Amino acid sequence: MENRKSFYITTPIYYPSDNLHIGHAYTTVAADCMARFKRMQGYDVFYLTGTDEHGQKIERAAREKGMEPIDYIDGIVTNVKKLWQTLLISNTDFIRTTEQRQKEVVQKIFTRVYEQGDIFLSEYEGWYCSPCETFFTERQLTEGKCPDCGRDVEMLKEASYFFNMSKYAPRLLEHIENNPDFIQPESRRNEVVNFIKSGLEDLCVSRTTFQWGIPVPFNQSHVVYVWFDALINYLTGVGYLQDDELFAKYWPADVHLMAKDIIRFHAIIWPIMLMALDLPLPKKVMAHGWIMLEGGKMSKSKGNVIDPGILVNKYGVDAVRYYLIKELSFGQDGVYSEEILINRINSDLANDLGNLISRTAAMIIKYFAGVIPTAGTETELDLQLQEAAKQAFYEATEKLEKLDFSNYLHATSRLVSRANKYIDEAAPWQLAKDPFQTERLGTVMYNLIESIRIVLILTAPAMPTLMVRANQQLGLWGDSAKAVWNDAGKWGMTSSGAQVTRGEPLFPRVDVKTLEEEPAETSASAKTGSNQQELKAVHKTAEEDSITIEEFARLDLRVAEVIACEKMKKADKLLILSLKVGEEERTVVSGIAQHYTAEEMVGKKVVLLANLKPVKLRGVMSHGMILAASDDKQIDVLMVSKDIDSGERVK
Ligand code: ME8
Repeated sequence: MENRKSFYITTPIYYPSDNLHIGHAYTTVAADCMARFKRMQGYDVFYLTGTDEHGQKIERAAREKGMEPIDYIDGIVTNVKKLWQTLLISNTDFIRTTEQRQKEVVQKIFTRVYEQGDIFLSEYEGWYCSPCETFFTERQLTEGKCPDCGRDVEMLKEASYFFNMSKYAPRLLEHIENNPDFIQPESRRNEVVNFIKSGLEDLCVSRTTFQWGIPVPFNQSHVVYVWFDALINYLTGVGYLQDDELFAKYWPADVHLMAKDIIRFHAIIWPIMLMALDLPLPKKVMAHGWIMLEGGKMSKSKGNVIDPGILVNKYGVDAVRYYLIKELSFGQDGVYSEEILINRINSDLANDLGNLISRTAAMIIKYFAGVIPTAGTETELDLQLQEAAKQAFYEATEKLEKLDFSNYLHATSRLVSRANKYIDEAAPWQLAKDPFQTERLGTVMYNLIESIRIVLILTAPAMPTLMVRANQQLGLWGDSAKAVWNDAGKWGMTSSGAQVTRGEPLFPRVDVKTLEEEPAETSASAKTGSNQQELKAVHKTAEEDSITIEEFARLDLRVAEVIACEKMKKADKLLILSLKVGEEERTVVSGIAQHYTAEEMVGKKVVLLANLKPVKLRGVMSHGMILAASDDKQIDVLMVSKDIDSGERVK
């Protein structure tokens, strides 16, 4: 245990000026996914998060409520910690900048940097944005307003301590150049480099205009600038100047994760502070994009802030975490909508992953009395599935190492799709009809179980409760806390003979229509996925999925007459049909060419799904879809045999 490799990851410490929202949850969940991944790889992980509690903004928020800052913050911090529990955040420590340990370290650092001459007393005059706690020069303002938040700024003059940043700028530029991975993604690195090259000014690191901060130890009328204080949390959290052993083990940090809004603080001011302290720099500073709402940014004043606790309450913790991790592409902004969240749950989790597991369990119960069979001789198809599993392992690992969270889950989704396709291709229901195929049927079941085992390991950093829930049904491997990442790279680890049971659906489907109808819920009693299904009548299982007659009526099914038909060039399977639907004519592309000739289709009356969204197939727009029954050998297009006019409804 002692000489395990260490991994230290941090989130920003958030302002407890108000309760946190889904943007903060994104960073914290993503960092948690990384921490869990590294633990599964065998690293000794330190995951630090916390709250940034000093400064004028917090002081004002408290005073507006008629409270002392610390009383106000204590309430919010309790909620923050509760939220992280709800989201199953596995942080090692939670640091508050109002703690004594932080005060001591900040004061010692301030004194040291002052004594070595990098901090000096001078007078500051400049444009000050109090919500952002930041001074700006004239040229930094945007149309006379704060360049960060767009609000009014005021001219302030005060005696202040300054930090000589320009002295370290050449060293920082050199470091960035020699360590291309230091700032990620590349667009942010370029932004930072340009900013440094445009010339760094001395940074004002103390304030006299308010008291809510850590006093400058040798001049008590000043408090330390909130960012100078806040950044130091990353050192205090792992014992700097207080626990040498802990500090030696974890510093330098492997990753500071944040959104792009605060990249300059982390990629310029922070490294320069560390250089002044003669400490090694963090290995990576990674800035992800913003979660936006369809109407723009989230903000309390617009009243459009999304509470992640409520979402967990409605949809379960695994689903919410999965959605967050998958939704933001590397470094890009993304748009949150509850509808997209529901669609992800229904398509990726209920239809694809949930069904893969429940179908496999159901088949093992049906064909092998619930006992996992042994694998026999492997076919080409089996090897393809194994290859897909190997690929998913490599890609998921590679993407996570790069903090490319979204593509990590795309890699696992591809394996799920491949396994579902394997079921269709291996056609176990056909094998089951033939007593000589029992061994083959067993092999197919075993391969499915193996694929599921691998999927469960690969998705465990994102969805911490899934493995336990699924394993209760599959009678397999323990829980995600003990899962070993590299076991996902090995094929054949499942022992045959375990008993499979049919359990509750892992991801109940959610009806999008209920979005408008549902009353808001409080986040106080968040549910985990395992008891989700008790929650709402609107949650339905994939298997018992039933729809109302009104929902069925949304399908506009019509009798359509084929008036012309031709084969699509360079496509074996496609016919282009010209259909008469009442007075209307339309073109539909259909994949029936291997079962019907163009000539034999002409004059037939078929059933058309008329209100399907048009799609382009091989360059031809298809306006609808004709219905057909099929198995893996044949296709039988549904025809209307009586003389019913085209355009009539099918219901
Ligand atoms: O900046 N999309 O705290 P903060 C994505 N106290 N991420 C978001 C987001 C959104 N819409 N909104 C917030 C501070 N975040 C300082 C940090 S660190 C030494 C001091 C996340 O409460 C994202 O990680 O304003 C962003 O960088 C951070 O919250 C800002 O949190």
